[in-house]
Amino acid sequence: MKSLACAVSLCLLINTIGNAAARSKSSKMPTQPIKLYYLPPSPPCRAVMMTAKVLGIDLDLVLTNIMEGAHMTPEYLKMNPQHTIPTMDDSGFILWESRAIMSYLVNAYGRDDSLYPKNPRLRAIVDQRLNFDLGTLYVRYAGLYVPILFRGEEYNEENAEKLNEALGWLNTFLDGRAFVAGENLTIADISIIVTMTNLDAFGYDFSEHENLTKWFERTKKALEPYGYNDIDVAGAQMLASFLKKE
Ligand SMILES: N[C@@H](CCC(=O)N[C@@H](CS)C(=O)NCC(=O)O)C(=O)O
Repeated sequence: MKSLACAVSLCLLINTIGNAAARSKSSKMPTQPIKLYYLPPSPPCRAVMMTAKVLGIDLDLVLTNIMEGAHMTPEYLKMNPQHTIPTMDDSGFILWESRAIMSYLVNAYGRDDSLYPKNPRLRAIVDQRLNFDLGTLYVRYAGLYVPILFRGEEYNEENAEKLNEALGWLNTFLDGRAFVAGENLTIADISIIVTMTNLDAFGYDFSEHENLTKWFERTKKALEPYGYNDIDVAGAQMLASFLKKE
């Protein structure tokens, strides 16, 4: 009888530990839905949305049409004086800059650190790639395509050369690596793929960069369960349709 009581209390203890573990996993999830001010074709918005999907976070998406000035209202400027999308509101904690939002989401809600490793050296490589993306790759992509997409200008060979140089560097970073910062998918891959998806949708041929071409296929596959087609390709095609009007 005594041993039965022991067995029952052991079971209860195990159940309690089990429930606590389940709670601690779910307690990592936001208590209120995280708002994301966004527009579907916006590349940095797409990167944040895919990151949230990988983390299993349901976002409360707030359509913010920057073409119609929705980002210039007094309310929006109070929240983000820089008037950019994406902007995140996590129960009153406001953040913009897509890469900062992605890092925050993993730090706050990731079940593990694989998307943004805690190890200082591993994280430093992810940060280097994110900074390369922000300061070089995306800048050179925008240098070539913003004038074409939004100002109706001609394709500029000099700007194309600069973009190609950045793609060459990225190709070299990928020597002997499956993903841009190592053997696992990280937020750096998610940040970088949106630019590559745009280039692909615009018909830009980057096949001379072999590592990059293989990485693109590998990363597309890895992100397919997390909205790659619905979020990233769909957004890139919206931008590509601007291109075709020119
Ligand atoms: N580096 C920023 C770029 C944000 C950005 O420039 N977003 C564009 C849309 S893709 C925007 O908000 N444009 C409107 C504006 O700057 O007023 C990020 O990654 O979040």
